[in-house]
Amino acid sequence: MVSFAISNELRARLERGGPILALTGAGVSAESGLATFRGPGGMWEGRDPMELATPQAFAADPETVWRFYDWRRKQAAEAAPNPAHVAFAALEQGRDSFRLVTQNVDGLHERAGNRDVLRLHGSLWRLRCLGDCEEHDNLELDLGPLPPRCACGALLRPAVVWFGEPLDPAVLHRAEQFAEEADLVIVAGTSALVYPAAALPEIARLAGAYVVEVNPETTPLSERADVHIAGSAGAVLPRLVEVAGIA
Ligand code: BJW
Repeated sequence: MVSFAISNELRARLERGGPILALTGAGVSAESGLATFRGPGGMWEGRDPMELATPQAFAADPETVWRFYDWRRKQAAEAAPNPAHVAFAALEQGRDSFRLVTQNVDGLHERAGNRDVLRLHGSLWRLRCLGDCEEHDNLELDLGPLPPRCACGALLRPAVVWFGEPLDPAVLHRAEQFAEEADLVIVAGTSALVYPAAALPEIARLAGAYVVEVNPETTPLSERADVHIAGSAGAVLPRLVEVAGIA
């Protein structure tokens, strides 16, 4: 049982029904057993992300990159949403003006029940053809020999956003709009290092939002947020939902 104080301002903003924006990162899925990217025990410990998460890495060695993503798909399929995911789903169901923006590609927010998830960095469960075919959903756990190919013969890649690639402009624009409209921003489980996602809390703060960070560790955001709650998302989020008056 984690104990943390809820400031009067945070309580007031949770209770008053204004627009809430949640920005989530890999730490929110940590309690589902999925490794985060950075730090001790992270997926990138001892690995160079530039050899796995760039279009150049894929062009040079699609099989190695696909082995990484194939493993990630299998891990994600075996994982189940945790109390933090369930809490975000309850916020969406209990509030008209709740918006969820995630950097996660694992699909656990959707599996917890969130219907309107803005995915900044794409999805492990969508594939994109390097030819001209449409991007499509794919939930299969056996993709056959790696790297998989489209029916047209071209290589398929995971529809995720790698370093140096632009985010979908429409998705980013919506996220920035949510940030400007938000009364309260809950930033959970992200190292707040990767842009443009990391700029969203600052956009919101400058537009008048109250920013609360939920992370057992400090990040570059911690000093600028109004409150840093040093706890795990799975322990803190259910309590915030309770304070918001959502059963
Ligand atoms: C818990 C917990 C628990 C643990 N509870 N918490 C401005 C300044 C500097 C650089 C840039 C800039 N603008 C752009 C850049 C370059 C670059 C960038 O940001 N680099 C920085 C790293 C320096 N950005 C880009 O390249 C982006 N593209 C772009 O800007 O394009 C511009 C362009 C325009 C026009 C034409 C061309 C280009 C794209 C970024 C894409 C990021 N992609 C990845 C991989 C996705 C696919 C995959 O999943 O493999 O996204 S990288 C990786 O990092 C992944 C994540 O979504 C992202 C963020 O990581 P996250 O979620 O924060 O995880 P961690 O591991 O870092 O942190 C976990 C946290 O959880 C920790 O803090 C823990 O303490 C905490 N925690 N347990 C709560 N129980």
